Amino acid sequence: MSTPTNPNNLESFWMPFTANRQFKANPRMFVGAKDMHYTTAEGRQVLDGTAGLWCCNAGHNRAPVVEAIQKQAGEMDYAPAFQMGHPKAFELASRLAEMTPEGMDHAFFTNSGSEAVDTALKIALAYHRTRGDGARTRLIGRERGYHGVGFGGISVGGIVTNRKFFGSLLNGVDHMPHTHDLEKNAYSRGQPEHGEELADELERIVTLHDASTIAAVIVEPIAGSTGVLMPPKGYLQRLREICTKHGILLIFDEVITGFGRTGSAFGADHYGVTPDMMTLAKGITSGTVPMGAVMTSNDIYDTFMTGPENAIELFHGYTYSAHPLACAAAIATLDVYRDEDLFKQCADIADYWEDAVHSLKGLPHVIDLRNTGLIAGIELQGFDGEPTKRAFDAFLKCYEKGLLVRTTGDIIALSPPLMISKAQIDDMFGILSDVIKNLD
Ligand code: PXG
Repeated sequence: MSTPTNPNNLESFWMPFTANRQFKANPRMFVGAKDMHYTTAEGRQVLDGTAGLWCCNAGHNRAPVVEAIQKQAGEMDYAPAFQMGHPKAFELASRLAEMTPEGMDHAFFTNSGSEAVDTALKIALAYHRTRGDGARTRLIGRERGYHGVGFGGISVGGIVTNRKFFGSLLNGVDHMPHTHDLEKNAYSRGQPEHGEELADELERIVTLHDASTIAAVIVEPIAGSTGVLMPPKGYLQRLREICTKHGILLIFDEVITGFGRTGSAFGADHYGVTPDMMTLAKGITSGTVPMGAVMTSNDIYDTFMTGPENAIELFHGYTYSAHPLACAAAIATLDVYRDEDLFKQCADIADYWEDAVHSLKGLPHVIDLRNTGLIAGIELQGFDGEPTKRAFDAFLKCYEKGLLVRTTGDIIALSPPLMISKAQIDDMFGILSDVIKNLD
């Protein structure tokens, strides 16, 4: 192997979900992170308005998490996950079972949200088949849903650019309509008033296909990647009722709503609706080591535990399921959440955050503001014929002024680490307001 002659060459890395040529012409590099800030290659501090990509909920480089990872790396790098175990995997699963809603006491580990989604969909199919109900093969997602980038996830997902390049996807998938309604719900604080009846579209789909062919419904309690869409009041409850009535499993994709983001441990707690499975990732390790998980109901787990005791119950898993470094990082992260009461801290500061978000009302181009917990969506009117450009300009200008935001379409999404202070919220919205006022 030869040493790269030019380590600064940006060509080789094919960057994900990025305009590669645009980026490489004008790169933005982070080289350090601590608590609420990143350090850029030029030595500037940038306030993290997005917890990385919705993942660093505990803040960056927190000492107990760093130490736990270092210690684990020195103790045991890897242990096989098939037919072998290590104690931290069991400890973490028990901790998650304690945190998640009652009756969801089993964790299947993956390495990402995408893998968690594909795993949950596979468990749903195998569950029905194991019960002798193998005709239940249809999977129902939602328009504008984001469930990662595996074939399962993009099939049930509802973002056209993530789907249209990739062939025919899974068959037997249907979609409910999304819940975004600017006309009726613009500037909602928390849950919008209108749209509960959109859950009845699931009844229409059941009527079309018959319940006996439908395995599961998957939704994000709050649709994040698609631009921060809050569930209308009553909507998730209604979905739960319809699923229960027809024997359809309800999966909440809690990859971004999990671990305190809403001010509750999970979206399920926040909205008082318990699904049959939850997909988790991101905040599970506060972004420090890749990890995902599927939490399942006891009914689902018990259904699989009925065959001969020497038979493998589920033919599924990853080399790195419950990787020791990820388990160590996750346990230490859960300790930080508990010891610092970070979910409550999020709940306590949520009103202040809400007022700050809605203070942008009336600024040029702003057509909607929405919020829950430490989440916000700022929807801008896009340029005619050039969607995404105005929000991307805002992203670049914020970055220049020392604030990291995310954009999707013409929507700015905010999701800072849960340790954010009121003064930092003021700084954030000061910069945003300045930037938005000066957009073309
Ligand atoms: N489900 C949901 C709800 C997600 O938000 C995934 C699954 C996939 O997770 P992995 O770990 O495979 O990426 C996600 C990921 C953004 C953004 O800016 C959101 C995600 C990823 C990257 C960017 O909104 N969500």
